[in-house]
Amino acid sequence: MRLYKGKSLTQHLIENQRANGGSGAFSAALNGVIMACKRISSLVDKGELVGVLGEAGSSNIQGEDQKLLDIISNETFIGQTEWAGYFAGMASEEMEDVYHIPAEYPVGKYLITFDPLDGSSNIDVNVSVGTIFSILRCPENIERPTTADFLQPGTKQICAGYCLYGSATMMVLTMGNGVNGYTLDKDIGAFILTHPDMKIPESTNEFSINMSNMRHWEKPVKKYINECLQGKEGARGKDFNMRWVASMVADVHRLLVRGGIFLYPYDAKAAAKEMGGKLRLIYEANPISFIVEQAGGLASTGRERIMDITPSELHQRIPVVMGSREEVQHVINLHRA
Ligand code: P6P
Repeated sequence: MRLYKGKSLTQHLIENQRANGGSGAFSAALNGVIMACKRISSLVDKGELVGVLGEAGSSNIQGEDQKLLDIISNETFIGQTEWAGYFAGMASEEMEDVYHIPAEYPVGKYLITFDPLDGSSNIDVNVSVGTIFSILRCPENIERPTTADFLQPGTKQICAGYCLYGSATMMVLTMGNGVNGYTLDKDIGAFILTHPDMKIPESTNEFSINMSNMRHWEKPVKKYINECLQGKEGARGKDFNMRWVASMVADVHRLLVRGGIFLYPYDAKAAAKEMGGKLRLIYEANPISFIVEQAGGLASTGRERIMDITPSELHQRIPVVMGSREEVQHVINLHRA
């Protein structure tokens, strides 16, 4: 009798690799990422039991106060991936510059970008947080990649994923041939395939936005949200629901499972700081956009496809409107009107 129907992530990766004629190097490269996420999951689960909550007393390149777990997660991600010989360099929300592989380790052919603990302002209040990562090819014959080597459009990604540390820990991955979700079985320490071939419902009545910024939005976004608030008596002829976790990974996972639209639009606050938005392009918007598109959704700034944008700097910020295809297209149309 087969006790366990679930296929492990490792088995699924190897089978995928074999089906696509791969060498297996990529599955091995992902192994470090998987171990990093397991370790972060364990720390998030334990929280103050192991003294990882609270402020670190420092701030990152973004000028944001760092949580202790931001720094620990960043160091965990590096420590689990730098030694294996698959990466030539890394870029993180928590580090100003590119991280180079130490001399004692071999240099590989991939670049990895990551937000080690997205939504960390939620960690002290026990709300879901996540890790986001994206894998690119390093330009040929480059052993010490520079920032310029990371400034690739999202269409160049070969893999993207997130790990959601929620009521269950889930890894969601795409390698350009669909999206699969895996749940961490903590009894055996393995991610098990539980959500094969995830698809975002094309339509939705659920929007996700930080309403406190309403006065700062541009007209198309104000018009869209007002339509939602007017419900069935308004232009859309149906009632809407709203959710805002303030952890992108949690808000996006919800729309991946049941549909929805997630917006962190361009606003006057960002303009005042000469920023393109709040969310970062290379290690937040691009990997999540890859997943959303592979699951049949759309990912736009409101004016252009996010994955078509060539980054101008490592920590570039970008407006984000993504999720159920019909709803995102409606917001894009409002920007064109
Ligand atoms: P606000 C978390 O800091 C984050 O980068 C995303 O995960 C999240 O969607 C957004 O910022 C929350 O922003 O302004 O609502 O705190």
